[in-house]
Amino acid sequence: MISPGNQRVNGERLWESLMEMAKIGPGIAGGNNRQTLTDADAEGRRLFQSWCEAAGMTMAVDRMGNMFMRLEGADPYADPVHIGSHLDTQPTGGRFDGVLGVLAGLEVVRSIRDMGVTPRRPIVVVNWTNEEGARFAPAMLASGVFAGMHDEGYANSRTDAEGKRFGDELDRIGWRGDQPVGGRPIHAMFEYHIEQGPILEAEGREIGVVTHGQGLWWLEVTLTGKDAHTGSTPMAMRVNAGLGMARIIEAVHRIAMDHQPDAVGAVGQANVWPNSRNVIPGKAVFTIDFRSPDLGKLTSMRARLETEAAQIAADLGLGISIEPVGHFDPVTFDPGLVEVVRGAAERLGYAHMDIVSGAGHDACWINRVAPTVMIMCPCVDGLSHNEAEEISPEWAAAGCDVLLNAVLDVAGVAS
Ligand code: HGY
Ligand code: MN
Ligand code: MN
Repeated sequence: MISPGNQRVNGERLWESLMEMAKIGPGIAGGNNRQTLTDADAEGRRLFQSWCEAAGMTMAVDRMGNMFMRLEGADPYADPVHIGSHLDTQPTGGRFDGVLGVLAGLEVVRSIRDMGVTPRRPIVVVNWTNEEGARFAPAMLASGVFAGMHDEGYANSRTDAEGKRFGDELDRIGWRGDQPVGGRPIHAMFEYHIEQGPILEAEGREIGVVTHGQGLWWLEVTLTGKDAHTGSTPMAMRVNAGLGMARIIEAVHRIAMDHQPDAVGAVGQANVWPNSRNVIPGKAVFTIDFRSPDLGKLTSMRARLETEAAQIAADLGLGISIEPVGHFDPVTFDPGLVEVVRGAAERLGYAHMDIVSGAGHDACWINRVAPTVMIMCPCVDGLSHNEAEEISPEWAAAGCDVLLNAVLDVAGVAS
């Protein structure tokens, strides 16, 4: 019988797995470019599948490509404990965003087998398709379908910058499974993730006990003006979509600052047409990202933006459309599971603190259909969505120790 609450994973094995996975879809600056539904994503999926099957797990894949890797429990009819995150990365992503949570789930199973015990409940490790939303918006697309927030037709119809459809790309890489999306019994879902912010490192804590997650609006703005010569067109005659975009981007920053504390806003994706040095842009398309843990602030920022953007467009004679392309309300994770995570960190002797997730995660959607909680580890300088994203092997292992013990607390140990 194992003694409760102070089991340790094999941190070296976890780190080796992370470094091995990082070789697939390498970036140009030491990180990763393993975007969803690319050949690199398919290769990463196959490697993860092979590791899981070598650890005695069986695979099920649903029609959105979500991978469910199952370790049987003593009670095969008990609702399983799930551990999930994502293997897809940003185009200039790091080696740990998402990947840590999936491979830590595998390490939990590997450690349970090393311990020679059988969990009472089955344990399922999940790779959710298209968490990032970089190639196909919105983010957390497939976990959103699983949670009933989007239908499969919407998801399959999403297109990337080259006009390729999500559904066609999923079929092309051969990862559309036969399982229905959603409706799978989940006793509890854990997601272990790097913080992607500076707080844990600055506070000298190894573990973030995630009590809440920020809400988010992604608003895609299209401005329509008139292509014209940058040299011979008088200033008063210009209908400059690029100028409108610049003024709206500045307004996004100002609106977020007006809603401090606990509000953020930026534009990360922006395109102008025809994007020629000596043509006044007749069209601009860009996506605004507003977030806050406070629903009132989130709503207020969107309302302020829509009013100010309309006025900017009117002042410049531009056509404007604003399309929501991503949204979720602020999230409160399961208080009982939060206590389990806190207790595991406490028993293991790790410095920990409660924290609100600044980034969105698949857990934010799964929390709508099952008790869900997150665990976080620090990252160097809080940097993420950058190829220089870095964590230490010790941080990676500490969070995985907490994950192992919290999962065993909830799954139970049969023998
Ligand atoms: O956008 C997010 O917060 C997540 O990284 N997809
Ligand atoms: Mn992530
Ligand atoms: Mn991310």
